[in-house]
Amino acid sequence: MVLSPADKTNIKAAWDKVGAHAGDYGAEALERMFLSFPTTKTYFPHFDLSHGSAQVKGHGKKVGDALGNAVAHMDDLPGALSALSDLHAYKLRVDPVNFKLLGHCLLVTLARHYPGDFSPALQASLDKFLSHVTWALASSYR
Ligand code: HEG
Repeated sequence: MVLSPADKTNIKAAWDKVGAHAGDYGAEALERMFLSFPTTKTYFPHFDLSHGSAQVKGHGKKVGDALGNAVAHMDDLPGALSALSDLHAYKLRVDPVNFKLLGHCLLVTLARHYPGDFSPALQASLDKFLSHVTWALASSYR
């Protein structure tokens, strides 16, 4: 499954719209993940996970910025995400099934904020992109 030129155009255009909201949407996706998939909370025992938490906002910004970096390096996601993959695999020890859950919540968040743009084709492109990100993040596990 490769990202086609049309996928890349769709993803770049969507991320341009996200712009300065990346941190807010990252935090919203995290809150959705913690509520819908509560086992994910076990990785954040040191965080205040309540609605509006400054720690979730701060972490949302890190996740949002990492995704922006991934969009900027779509042709080399394993390279762009290798340090993060090492961190999640060896230090944080996050089970990679969880990447898919956050990816799902990111999709829902974008669909909610851009209902007019969120065509089936855009969903498919973003879903593919997030699968590539997930795959790259999981690469240090094998
Ligand atoms: Mg991870 C830290 C990105 C999924 C649990 N995550 C981080 C950091 C980034 C990041 C950029 C900060 C790295 C640093 O400080 O150098 N995470 C990231 C992405 C994705 C992801 C892009 C998937 C799209 N993370 C993810 C999932 C979990 C998780 C699914 C667990 C359910 N991440 C996690 C934890 C930390 C990070 C526990 C450390 C938080 C802290 O203590 O500050």
